[in-house]
Amino acid sequence: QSVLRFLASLPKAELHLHIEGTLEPELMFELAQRNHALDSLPCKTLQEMKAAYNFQDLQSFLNLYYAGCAVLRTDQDFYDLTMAYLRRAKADNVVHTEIFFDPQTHTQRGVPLKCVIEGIHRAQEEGQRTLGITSCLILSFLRDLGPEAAMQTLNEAEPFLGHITGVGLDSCELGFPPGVFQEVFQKAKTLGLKRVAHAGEEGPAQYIWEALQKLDVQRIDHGVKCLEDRKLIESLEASEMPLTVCPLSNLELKVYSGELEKRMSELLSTDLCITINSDDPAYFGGYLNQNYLWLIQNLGLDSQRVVDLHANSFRASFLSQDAKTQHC
Ligand code: ES4
Ligand code: ZN
Repeated sequence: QSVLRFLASLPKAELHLHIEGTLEPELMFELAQRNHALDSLPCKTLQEMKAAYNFQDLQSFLNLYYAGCAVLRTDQDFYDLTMAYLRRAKADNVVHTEIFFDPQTHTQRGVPLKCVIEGIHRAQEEGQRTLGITSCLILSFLRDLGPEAAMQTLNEAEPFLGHITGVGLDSCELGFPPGVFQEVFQKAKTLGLKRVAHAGEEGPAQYIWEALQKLDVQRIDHGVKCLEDRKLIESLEASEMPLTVCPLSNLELKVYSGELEKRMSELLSTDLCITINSDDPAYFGGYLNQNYLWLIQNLGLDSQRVVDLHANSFRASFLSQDAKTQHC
């Protein structure tokens, strides 16, 4: 109880959060009814859906996550989804959040990019006004769809770049090394966009090297497989490259299966700039404070360490230097 009160008392930033991964089953079924889209879901009832949240690996999760997205059709749906997340974030005392969205998941189904971005953006403005939460939006490419599709998506997004802070790279990792996205990330850079990439979640340490060397990223998402490569850890430490780590995600997707606690302890014993995040909280069973709580309860993190980790999140954010100093 006192731990939860302590966590609630800390104003936090979240840097690794997929908006589609905040779709709670209740809202999923509400939107399915509203859009007459119940047939598009893999499960007929909310209970069945919840029972299916039992994953073996990243791919088994992604299958369900993409299936759930089928109910998102209008800009109002994206607004409702994002507002629901921001209200939930407020309950965890999140004051700044950097939100991923997967445009290709929606444009592939015929939802216009404009609906997706404008619906989310309207909620971001409302969230700032009524909840006091600042946020930015990161357009994430689906790596399994390849570099040409990513380039096409970036081109389509050009009219909306005023609403977008950066680009990311997510979805199925093994077999899809970051290097092939060099050209689209280079273009994003020339457009003035920040760059981040999922690397070393299920994929090897080599993928983290590639993201650093070929995509010129400002953060590595997950990156927990850096533990396989001592030289990589030293390089990440020296460059103060932030890792956006998501404990409950790694737990639910069986990354490092039985030895997650040990591996997380190793990670936290380095000088790496680690940040704590919730990834897809509606699927992994906990929002941001629950991710901190898991570390406290399973690794015995003390409160000073928690304060340090939360400061890292602001330091690694895309906030202005002024805003960072106000928060740390
Ligand atoms: C994701 Cl946990 C994770 N990994 C890769 N891609 C993703 N998209 C949404 N969640
Ligand atoms: Zn992620």
